[in-house]
Amino acid sequence: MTAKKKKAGKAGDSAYTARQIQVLKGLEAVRRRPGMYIGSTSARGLHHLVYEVVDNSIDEAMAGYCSQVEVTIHEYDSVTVVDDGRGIPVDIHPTEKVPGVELAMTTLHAGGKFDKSSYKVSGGLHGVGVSVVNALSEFLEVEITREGKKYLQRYSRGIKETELEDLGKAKGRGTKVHFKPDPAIFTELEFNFSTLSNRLRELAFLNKGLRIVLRDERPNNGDDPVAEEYHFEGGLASFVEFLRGSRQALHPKIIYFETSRPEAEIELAMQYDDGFSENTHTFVNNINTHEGGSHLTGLKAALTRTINDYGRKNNLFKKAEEGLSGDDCREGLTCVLSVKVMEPQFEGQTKTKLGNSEVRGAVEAAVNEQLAIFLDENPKAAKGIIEKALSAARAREAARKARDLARKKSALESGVLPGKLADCSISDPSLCELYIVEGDSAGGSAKQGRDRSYQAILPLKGKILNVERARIDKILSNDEIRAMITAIGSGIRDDFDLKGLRYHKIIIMTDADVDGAHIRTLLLTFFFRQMPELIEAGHIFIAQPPLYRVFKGKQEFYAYTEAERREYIRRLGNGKGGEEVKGVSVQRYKGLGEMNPDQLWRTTMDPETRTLLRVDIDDGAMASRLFDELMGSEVEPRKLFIEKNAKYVKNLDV
Ligand code: 0RA
Repeated sequence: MTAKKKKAGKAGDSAYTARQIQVLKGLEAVRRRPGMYIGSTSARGLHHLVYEVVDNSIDEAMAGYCSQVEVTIHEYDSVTVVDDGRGIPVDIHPTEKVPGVELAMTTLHAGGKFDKSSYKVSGGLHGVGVSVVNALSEFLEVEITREGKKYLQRYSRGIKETELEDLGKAKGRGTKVHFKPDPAIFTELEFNFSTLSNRLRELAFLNKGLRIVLRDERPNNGDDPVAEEYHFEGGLASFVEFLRGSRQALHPKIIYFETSRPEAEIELAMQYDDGFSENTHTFVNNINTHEGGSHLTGLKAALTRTINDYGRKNNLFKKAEEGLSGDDCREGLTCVLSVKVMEPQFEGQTKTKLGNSEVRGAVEAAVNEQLAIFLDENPKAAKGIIEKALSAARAREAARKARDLARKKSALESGVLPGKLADCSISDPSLCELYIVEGDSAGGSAKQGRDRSYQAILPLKGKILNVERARIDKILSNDEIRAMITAIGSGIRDDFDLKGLRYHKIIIMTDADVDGAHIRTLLLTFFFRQMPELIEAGHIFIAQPPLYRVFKGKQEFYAYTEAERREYIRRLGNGKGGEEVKGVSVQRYKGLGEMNPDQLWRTTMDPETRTLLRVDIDDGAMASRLFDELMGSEVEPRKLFIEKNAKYVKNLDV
């Protein structure tokens, strides 16, 4: 009996230490390879920490227990997330012998709900659990209010500093997590207000009725603390209204429905406008499915089918018109689809493509049914939508004819490369680079300076067409655009095929002045609207030519920023600074054309020494709205944006 008792006691002790060892091992693995858990240790990973904590509060909201989430960025870039949910359990776990909250903070993949009744967010980089945030934080404090009491526990780099402490009586309920990302882990420590604001606003749109507050307490030149509140009773309908921006709606009422099927909960909002682009965004369990998947396939099929059915049934097509393509049905459409799925399968390069095949049919059936009802009940809107799609079809037909006509000379499909392209000699696309260069004179320098074995040069004349304000037939009749499409080789829109891509690096090289910035924006608009896959796959780059040459005799430095210019003047002036230092000359490059071919090679094109910025789409919905604001027909939003962001323009990320 005693022996037995002793044995049991021993087993208990070793289970306890075994758990401790496991905790240390688990969190140590997170600290050793943080990228595996949060994607990166740069700005993106840093912001993921906040999303990870917020996701837990959102889960609580989705389960119906939480109505408000507050996120505060403090001075020195620590963050607090507070919610009014049920609070993380604090009672001792029956087998692990520690409070539930401690389990959540130290055990991988045990951050969220312990039961399986809610829609678990388990895709992409989300859902790794709050223990990962704990492991990667210099400190983390969790405060829980539950059942009339307040509790507190502190951690440092994932290791507990204090046992869970009972702070005594308290009203209300909820969870507060205050953490500071570990400078030993992250290369970037400063939170970006607008990055957080965009995601939190999106979450508020996606979770109808939930109130999310974002506060910034960091000192900002004496300005007041910044706070924003996101709360949308309209849910996705509010999202669509927001995304439509300044474009004119074709029908006043937003098409909206939510429905629950065994395969998925489905919520959809859509509206047509007078623009020519398509803005469809899809989400699964609040995660943006950039790469689409089965839910998007179902949506597209239903849209095309229901609109064609309605047109045919109501005799809105002429005899000659054989029907509308999917592209026709989505021209000028702003649409957000959000599905909640029990066990999502995420696939694709960035794990943002929904794989669950059963969701396709569920979405397709729901959209077929609900869109048909809307069209029947709103004949005026239906007529406008059909007319819009018919005019898209006519433009598509005109574009096809224009292409056919031009085929002999410089057709897109003929494989004949544009005359002004100075191609490279290697044919392996993974080694090849295409420089798209502003102006013939810079093009000339680039041609002479390049390594012709793998660098191709395409000079563009002046400003290219603003594709945001033009329809496909006009876009394709533009010589500069046709030259780019042919040179790049991947086709556009529905014909896009990455296999045809002739260069894995497409580098935009424009002057470092206002005109250069404008041309760069026009080019980015073109890529974003016509070949977004190229940006997503990381093939689009921006060259960084120097702003100045600082020289003294044979010694010279190239400065890419004002700070570098000052530094080089000081270096060549033997420590003397200032604007004018005797013997030190500064040449300012107003355009690429002012550099000789050799200088252009050394400063901007030589892979050994150049800096390239890779363009990426952080948030497709916001990027699309931004392009609309900046490139659309309304002047006022553009002015507002410039006023608001003038000091940040250099960092403008799309
Ligand atoms: C597990 C179980 C319950 C709530 C939570 C976790 C929870 C976790 C977080 C993280 C941030 N905020 C949170 N709010 C709740 C349910 C507990 C119960 O049944 O009362």
